Parts: sequence; C-alpha cells; structure tokens
Amino acid sequence: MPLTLHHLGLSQSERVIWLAEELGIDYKYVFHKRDPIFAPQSIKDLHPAGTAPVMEDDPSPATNSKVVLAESGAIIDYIIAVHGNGRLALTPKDGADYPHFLEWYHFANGSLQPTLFRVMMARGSDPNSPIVARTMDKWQQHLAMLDARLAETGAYLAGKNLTAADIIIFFTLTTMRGFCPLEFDAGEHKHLLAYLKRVGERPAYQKAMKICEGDDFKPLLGPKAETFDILKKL
Ligand SMILES: N[C@@H](CCC(=O)N[C@@H](CS)C(=O)NCC(=O)O)C(=O)O
Repeated sequence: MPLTLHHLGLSQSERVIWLAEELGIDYKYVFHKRDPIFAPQSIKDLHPAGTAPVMEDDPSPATNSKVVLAESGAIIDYIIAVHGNGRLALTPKDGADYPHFLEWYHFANGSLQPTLFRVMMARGSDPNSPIVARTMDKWQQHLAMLDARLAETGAYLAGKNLTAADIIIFFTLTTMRGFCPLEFDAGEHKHLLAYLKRVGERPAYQKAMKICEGDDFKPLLGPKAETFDILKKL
C-alpha cells in the first residue's frame, strides 16, 4: 500500500483520515502521540515542518518517486487529485457551488484556524487584554458568517453535498476547541450547531474519529467544549 497517513493525537491530521474514509481509499495509518503536547520526534523525522498531518506516497502515481508532504491543504489537494479522482473538490463545472467551495476551503486555514489560534494565545498571556477582545470579535464574526452560510444551504458549506471545504474546516470547530474551550450559542449559532450534528452523523467521520482517538472519544459537536486532559496535566 503506497499511501501512508500520519496522525498526531488530537490534531488537525484527523481531517486527512476523514477524507480518506469519505473517499474510501486504501492507506496505511500511523499514530503519533503528543510529547507532552507538541509533536514527537517521530513526526519531526518525517518532514522539516515537524507538524501533523504528514503524508507519504511511495511511489506516487504522479511522480513515480516518493512524495512526502506536510500542510493539510496540500495533502488534501494531493489525495483528491492523485487518489480520489477529483471527488470532494468542486470545479467550474459544478456551477454556483464552485466559488462557495473555493472561498470556504481557503477560509478554513486562511482565516478561521489562525483566528482561533490567536484567541488561544492571547487568552493564555492576558485574558483581559484588548487583544483578546479584538480577536474574540473576529472569532464571533467568523461564526456569524458560517452560520449565515449554513442557513442558506441547510446542509454543507459549498451547497447540498459534503466537500473538502467541510473536511478542512471541521477540526477548528470541534477538536481544536478542546485546546481553547469556546462555546457556541444555541440561538445565534443554530445552523452551525445543526451542521456539527449533521457531519457528526456521517459514518466516515465517525469511523475516522474512532481510528484517530479511540472508541471512547466523544467528538466536540455540541455548544460546550471541555479542555482536554493533556492540557490540564501541564
Ligand atoms: N498549517 C499546518 C499546521 C500544522 C500544525 O500546526 N499541526 C499541529 C497539530 S494541530 C502540530 O503538529 N502541532 C505540534 C507541534 O507544532 O509541535 C497544516 O495545516 O498542516
């Protein structure tokens, strides 16, 4: 089996395992445990980025040589193009959903994830600083945008069907909140909460989360998020 997907526990590499499960492609799975909260040496040995996800394809059908990739977006694009026959990525042929797909796909790692990361960092240094207030406003604005879009489609971000835009964004709305426990509001974020439930019921998502975090792990699909134990122990 040429495709190897490396997952770091409780991390955004869950996206890649979920993608592979939605596509129904074969892959070898390798789990890496956080040490104690950052990436262990085994991840650093794979790629100079030293972060998860990491993908190895040996030999790659695209290059006939070994390909090692970091960066979620690059890995998702590669897997869809090389192993997924283009499924779950929209093109101009998909008409009106296409620009939405592009925007939300890039919003995930270009805006939403950096904003939550900034909230996490700012709160840690001084929970009362004006920077925290500003970044929280940004986070709330992003959530309002998401909720409005999901009210429009009543389903997924690009339209009626799941795409890679949902796969790349979902970690930030769920597992990442275990590192920065922000709540969603049952009224203001009604469509977003319905979306978390909808995606959470997908068999491929459930299977991927079990593979990544074990049978006992409960994905953070509700309005509240508890801080993960690995942070409490620090
Ligand atoms: N932009 C990168 C970010 C990767 C990243 O920061 N991954 C985190 C896991 S959520 C990580 O490996 N953290 C461990 C560390 O930095 O030591 C991507 O999208 O893949």
